Amino acid sequence: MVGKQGKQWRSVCKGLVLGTLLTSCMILLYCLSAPEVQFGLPEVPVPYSCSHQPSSGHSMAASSGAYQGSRKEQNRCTPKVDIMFMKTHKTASSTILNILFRFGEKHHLKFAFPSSRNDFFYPSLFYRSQVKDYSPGMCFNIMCNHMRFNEAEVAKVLPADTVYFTILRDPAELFESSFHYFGRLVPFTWKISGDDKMDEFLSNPELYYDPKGFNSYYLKNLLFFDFGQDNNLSLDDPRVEEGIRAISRRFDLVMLVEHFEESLILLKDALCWDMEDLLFFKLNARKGSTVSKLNHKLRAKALQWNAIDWKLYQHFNATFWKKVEAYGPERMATDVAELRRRNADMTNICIEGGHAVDAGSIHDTSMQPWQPIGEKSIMGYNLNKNVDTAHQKLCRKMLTPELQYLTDLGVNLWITKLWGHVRDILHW
Ligand SMILES: *[C@@H]1O[C@H](CO)[C@@H](O)[C@H](O)[C@H]1NC(C)=O
Ligand SMILES: CC(=O)N[C@H]1CO[C@H](CO)[C@@H](O)[C@@H]1O
Repeated sequence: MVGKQGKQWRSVCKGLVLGTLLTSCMILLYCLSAPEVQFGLPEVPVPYSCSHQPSSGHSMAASSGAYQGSRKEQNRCTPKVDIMFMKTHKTASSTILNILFRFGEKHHLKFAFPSSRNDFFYPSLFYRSQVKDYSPGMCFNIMCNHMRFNEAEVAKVLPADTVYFTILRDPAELFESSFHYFGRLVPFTWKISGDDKMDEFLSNPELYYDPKGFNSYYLKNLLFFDFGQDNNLSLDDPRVEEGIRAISRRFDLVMLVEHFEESLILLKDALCWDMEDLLFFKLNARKGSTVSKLNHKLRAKALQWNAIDWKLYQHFNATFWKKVEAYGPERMATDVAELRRRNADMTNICIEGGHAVDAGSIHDTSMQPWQPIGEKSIMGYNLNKNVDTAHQKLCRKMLTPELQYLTDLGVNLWITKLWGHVRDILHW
């Protein structure tokens, strides 16, 4: 009896020691690979455009950011290929990456990717030395991986005719999602007691929150932080307004998760793309995420706690609907209906059973999405077994999760993968 317990104890201890060792190794590796910020890089100007066909007068006019509501000559413009997508956290942005990856492949565009991992050393600010195979003056078309935005440095990598766009999400929902996904990576949450840690946190955030705590930005104004701003300013600080103005000057389009299809139609208009370029399946969706987990009271608290993000969101909600108005609400409704219909067609063609399944039910490991620490809540898809040859390639691409797709595009993700193996060993 005692022997058996002793054995169990020993194996628990072994597990703990092994776990601690491996985790330390990972942290060490992560630090060693940390950004080598080279401030001495020479300033060589990037060409005005990096598109193969120089942009015509017409498309240059469109890139001034102005929306021509009833642009009849839609078919005459040339698709924009110089694109910056600021990938924010927990905002359906993996779905947009899949769209951009496919567009980039189709047009043989050059991506500015990070090296060794899938982000530009987030939460460090972006520096161009983090770009894989970067050398000053080089031409890149698309940049779209997670970063902490740094306008001046991004502008040194991408051509001047680049279209910038990004996506925001209701800050209460975003906070809930971020707490779920990243909460365990924020040490000050470990001391929160009770079954519902988020509820407890929101009832007294000042008690738990530490602006200097490791990873703390995941739990306060994460959107504002992603844009390179200070996420713990008080709401009446003039830097909040300034930050919002800077984002609004730089970004040609700010999309909203809650109106995803409408957002894509506006994107198509801004980039002169085809409807076909917008086809998508919702990637990286969490189980049961279609219903909000916030009641009225919690939502109010979450918005109050993330007051800067709420202000940011309301600002760009207003500009979003102005753009829809300029586009023409009826034309928008027609286009959204067409996009939905075509997506539904693709679902029938590509997806086994026509819907997402739990991680455990995905047969093909190349279709397994990356999971948050401690659980398997992210759903994925099984490719239909008898897809006709005409659709096979597209179906596979549309269903490929972000990390696998990045690997296919030539990014070596050794740090991210090693981390994944450690978690597999620890069943974490
Ligand atoms: C967004 O704007 C629309 C149109 O003006 C408005 O009806 C809606 O209440 C706004 N939503 C938020 C969250 O501000
Ligand atoms: C206003 C405020 O508290 N700002 C702080 C936010 O957090 C950073 C560090 O993460 C501090 O340097 C700021 O002073």
